[in-house]
Amino acid sequence: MTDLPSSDAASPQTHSGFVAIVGKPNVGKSTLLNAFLNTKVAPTSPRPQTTRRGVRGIFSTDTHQIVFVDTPGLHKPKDALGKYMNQEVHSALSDVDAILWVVDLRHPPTDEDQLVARQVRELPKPLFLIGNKTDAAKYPDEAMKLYRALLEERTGETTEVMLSAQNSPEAVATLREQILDALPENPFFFPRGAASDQSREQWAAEIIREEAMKKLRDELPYAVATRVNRWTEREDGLQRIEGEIIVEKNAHKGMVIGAGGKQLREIGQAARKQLEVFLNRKVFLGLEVIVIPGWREDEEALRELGYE
Ligand SMILES: Nc1nc2c(ncn2[C@@H]2O[C@H](COP(=O)(O)OP(=O)(O)OP(=O)(O)O)[C@@H](O)[C@H]2O)c(=O)[nH]1
Ligand SMILES: [Mg+2]
Repeated sequence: MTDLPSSDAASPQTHSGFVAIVGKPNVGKSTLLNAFLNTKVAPTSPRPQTTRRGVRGIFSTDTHQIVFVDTPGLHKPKDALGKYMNQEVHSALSDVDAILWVVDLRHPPTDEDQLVARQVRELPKPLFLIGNKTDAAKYPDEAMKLYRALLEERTGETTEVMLSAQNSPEAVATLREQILDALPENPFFFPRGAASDQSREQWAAEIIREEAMKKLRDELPYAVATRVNRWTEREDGLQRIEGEIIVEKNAHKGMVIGAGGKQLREIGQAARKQLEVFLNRKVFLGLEVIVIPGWREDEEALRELGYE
């Protein structure tokens, strides 16, 4: 008899699956995704509705792969962009193996949390209720009780976790272990080394948008989109990245650029610093501000900007 290697040794059984991260705006979904991956995949900011597209972030071990799907915060949409964002949440929920519902323990539930609860309690999938921001919550246990009550009629298992996505890497790693254990048997969906499904241009554009959203005021953060059109590498390793900040009106253009170009310069410097940290390379970032009238209500412009 020939001595064949056992099939187990040749192809160890792998487990993998899609895990949606959902919740109302600003609860810390993208912060949690970045903490799971120990890197920056998704933009985060103190402003609600920072995430606009479903971004996949991938965590792999030798035998397990979690494909996290970070989603925009579920909210009452005011324009075509908002409708697109909510659709991204619904499509992420339609085909996943587990759901992470993130809530903010600093406050009791709002109407928007109820909106999310209604969506997730119908789904017969493993659900993790994640009470975030324990570092800043005065009454975390009381708040958690109120969120738990929104799932009262749900059948199916719910795992509860309270943590700080920002300040408790150990708790985040423990939660990641629990998610790994919940994955079904499947082949890997992405190569083992992949961290995200975004192109480097999309990723850089999101970092530019994050910095623009942090610096701009009033309605402006919501009226900007960003795009990276050119990325070249010089022989000495310098990354030359050319991007655009898109606004809706001519009047907005000057507001983004600021007096003497100061504000645009500050946005560019902050974005360049982040890009340099995560790329570990020197970066030249060129930014231009352009107008696409009413892009948030224009289906064609939305598609062109990657919201499709
Ligand atoms: N104190 C505290 N702040 C946090 C924590 N996690 C996230 N934040 C902050 O909460 C704000 C929102 O974080 P994001 O990760 O952008 O929230 P999000 O749920 O992805 O928001 P949207 O994409 O707008 O739906 C940011 O200012 C974060 O720094 C936490 O554990 N503790
Ligand atoms: Mg987000």
